[in-house]
Amino acid sequence: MSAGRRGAFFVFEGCDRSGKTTQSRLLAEFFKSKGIPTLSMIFPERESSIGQVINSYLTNSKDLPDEVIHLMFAANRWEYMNKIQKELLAGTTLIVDRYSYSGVAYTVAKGLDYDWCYAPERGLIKPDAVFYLNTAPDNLSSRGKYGEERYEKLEFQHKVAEVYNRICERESSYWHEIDASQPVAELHTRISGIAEKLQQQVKGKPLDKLK
Ligand code: NYM
Repeated sequence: MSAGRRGAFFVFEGCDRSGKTTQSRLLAEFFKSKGIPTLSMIFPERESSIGQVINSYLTNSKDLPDEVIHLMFAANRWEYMNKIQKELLAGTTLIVDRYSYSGVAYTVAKGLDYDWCYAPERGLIKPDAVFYLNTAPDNLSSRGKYGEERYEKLEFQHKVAEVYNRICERESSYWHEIDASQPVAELHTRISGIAEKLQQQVKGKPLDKLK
């Protein structure tokens, strides 16, 4: 893949209620306030037909085998890959709330094999940075609306956090572990500082793929 002056690709990851959505919004507002073309996306993208099935699964109105829902989450990313590539190459900076790593973390936490879970993610566009909002899941369960969706159980979130920590070690070259228990404004200052530098640095770099 070649690129002219491309946009940067930022991903937020973390357990449920770790503050990803707030921090994604703040980072998007930060770039927009500087006049940088910016687009926010959330995975799962629940509007597509695959996304609607995922939504039914997450809201407990539909049951599916673990393997099937795993592949649907991955397919949901693949169906937006052309759009992501087009936007980045057109110079738009993308801020994405959850990506392939959520796919791996949540399914490995159910007991499925890591390599099997990662396989359908290979070939997707690789983010320039992942901001991993990490804090003990016990600190998260008191946050609003916790427990409404599938997976929002403390014991399961502990397993998810363990997998995230493994991924964070493996992918340390572009993962930034952020202590999510800090105040919102402090988190934003730290994240926007890293993101602003990277946004400049990656402009002339080609897009990479997950290997
Ligand atoms: N989730 C999300 C997965 O299990 N696999 C995936 O690939 C993705 C993208 O969906 N509990 C799970 C994690 C969350 C849930 O995310 C929906 P959110 O950020 O709560 O809307």
